Amino acid sequence: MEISALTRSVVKSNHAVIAPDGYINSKVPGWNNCTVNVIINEQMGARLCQTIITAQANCTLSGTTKQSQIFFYIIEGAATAVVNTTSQLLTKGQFVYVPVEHTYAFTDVVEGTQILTFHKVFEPLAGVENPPVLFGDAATVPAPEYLGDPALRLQVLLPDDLRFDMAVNIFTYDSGGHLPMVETHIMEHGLLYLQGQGVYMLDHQWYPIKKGDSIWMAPYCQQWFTAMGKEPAVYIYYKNVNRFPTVV
Ligand code: UGY
Ligand code: MN
Repeated sequence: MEISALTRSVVKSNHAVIAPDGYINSKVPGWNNCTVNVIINEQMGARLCQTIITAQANCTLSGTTKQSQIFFYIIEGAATAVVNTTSQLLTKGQFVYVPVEHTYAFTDVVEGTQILTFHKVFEPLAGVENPPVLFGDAATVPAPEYLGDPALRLQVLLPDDLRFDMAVNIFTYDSGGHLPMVETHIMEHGLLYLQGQGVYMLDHQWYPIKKGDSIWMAPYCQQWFTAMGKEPAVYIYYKNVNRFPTVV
């Protein structure tokens, strides 16, 4: 018998593990006929927002970005994304980046489609143009070895240049692969497991993690991961980049 008083989810001051068993739906204006789970946001001390949208019949999403840019990634299913005048069918693994002050719409969203979003307040950089709308496909993004370890591959989905103040990457670990060190860094992460399982160390606590789980790591939350099981572990994650790190 399952015991409903137990969960793997935890919410701490500098990290959180959110498993789907605790989801409670939110209603978001402009996002219709879907469930929306707000996984990470400023209420927990984060400086990003991460949501997961699950489409019901006749789902449509529309809005205009204001201070925040939005990255949409199709976890499962299909939808047509329209940004300004460009319209593109997006299927599993495909994505669209919507900069600030742009209008977007998703139509023909197949029932059951799941969409991951990362939102960040954009920090303009004097003398550098704002980033453009960008459609992409993870399947066509190169997956080089990470730090010379063939068990680890890192895909960088957004251009790595000063126009962008956020990165979205996909990290693949063969079973037994692990981060080469405990990372201790100022950048923040929001993360969703797309495949497999493993053990994450967050702030010196150990968590079993699997497909469908999300993690928030605040700046300086120490982090390490090893993959387990019979298939590679894959996660997609957000990171703030390319801006002056402090106001001091
Ligand atoms: O980019 C990163 O900081 C990445 N290596 N962190 C992580 O996977 N937890
Ligand atoms: Mn990191």
